[in-house]
Amino acid sequence: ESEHTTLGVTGMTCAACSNRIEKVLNKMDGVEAKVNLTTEKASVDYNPSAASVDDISAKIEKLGYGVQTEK
Ligand code: 9UX
Repeated sequence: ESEHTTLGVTGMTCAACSNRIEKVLNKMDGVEAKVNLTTEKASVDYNPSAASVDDISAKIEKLGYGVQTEK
């Protein structure tokens, strides 16, 4: 069963930024992500038994971007 979340991502200034984040997230087990540069959002489907929102946020932050979780 997969869960969905939308994360706000700050600090992306060119398409390579969003592509880079997308590639890293999609390498995570159980994660499928689309990152939109213009809207500054990451749309993420994930298997909660394989990855958590915290894990996903940590990956994005490690790349040097800011993350805002959905309330
Ligand atoms: Mo574009 Mo993003 O040159 O870190 S890849 S700004």
